[in-house]
Amino acid sequence: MAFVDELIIYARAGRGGDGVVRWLHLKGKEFSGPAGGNGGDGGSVYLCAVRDIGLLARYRGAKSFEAGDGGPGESASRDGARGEDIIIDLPCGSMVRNRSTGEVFDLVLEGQKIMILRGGRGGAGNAAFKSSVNRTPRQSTPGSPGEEAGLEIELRLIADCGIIGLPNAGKTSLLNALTRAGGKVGAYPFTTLDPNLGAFFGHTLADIPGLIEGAAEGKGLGFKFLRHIARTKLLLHCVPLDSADPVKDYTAVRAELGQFEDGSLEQKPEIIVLTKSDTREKKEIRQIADKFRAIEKKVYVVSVLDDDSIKKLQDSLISLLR
Ligand SMILES: Nc1nc2c(ncn2[C@@H]2O[C@H](COP(=O)(O)OP(=O)(O)O)[C@@H](O)[C@H]2O)c(=O)[nH]1
Ligand SMILES: [Mg+2]
Repeated sequence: MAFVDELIIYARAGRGGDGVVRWLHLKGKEFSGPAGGNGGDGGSVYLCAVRDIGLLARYRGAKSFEAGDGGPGESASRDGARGEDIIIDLPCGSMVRNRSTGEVFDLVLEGQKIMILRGGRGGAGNAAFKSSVNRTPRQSTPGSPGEEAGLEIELRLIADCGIIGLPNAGKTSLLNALTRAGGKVGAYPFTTLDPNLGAFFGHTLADIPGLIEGAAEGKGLGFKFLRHIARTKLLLHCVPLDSADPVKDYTAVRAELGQFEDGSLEQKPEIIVLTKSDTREKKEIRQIADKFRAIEKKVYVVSVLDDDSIKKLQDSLISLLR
């Protein structure tokens, strides 16, 4: 199933139950007093953050989400039943916009729960209208409707560090080498369109696929994925040494970063990782690395076949993320 990172759903909180008119029936006396209960409140709609970045895909077929309506008031002045709440699980990192009010909610921490649509209040039964001047009130009020809205959900992955680069730059391989995450490695763009997350000494690394896959050719996938980098603290920019022109690859990605939203992605701290060092002569690699050092101070040369190079990168990542 394809990775889904934006979605619109419709949700409705429950209607409050109506208040009712009822009477006490004491022996020999038909209307002994008002006894109509209040309606129960309608159930509310909650959102809850869970750790499952693939979750939105499951909601694609779902049309609407409705909390339960409150029950009508009952006799003997008893309140109607409360409507049942519903909880919609969303992946950590979801930003949710209420289309009716324009409010935006951020679900960041696992387990974080917010009420997004409030259930309607139950109406008042005639027992509630009893007073010293009116001992036989005949009025009751209806329950009020629950809030409802279209909810725009946009997922922004929460990772400390984003691994970026052109297709085949070796991003997934590097993530796997650094974390043993087990992402699929492919020799073609579009093989892995799902973001891979890996745990890294208490931090999270995200391999951002599709960053550029197709963006330059206007295939429209790349740009959308840039949002997943928005919250990272650090970028690992992979440039493959088996490329004909590594510097050009690098600047192409930088250009894409600069075009995103307010340009803030360009300001993020970045480490350049020259990948696949086993595919090129040492001397050539030194020349290429020197060119990059002129652009950026931190340049690492790695190959997934060379454990030492991976270890070195791991060590500096640990201290940088701290
Ligand atoms: N020789 C060599 N090949 C590599 C290395 N890292 C990745 N590759 C290969 O390069 C191709 C693309 O790698 P992948 O990790 O899928 O790149 P991604 O598209 O950036 O995620 C795959 O065929 C990998 O096996 C490396 O260090 N050395
Ligand atoms: Mg990949």
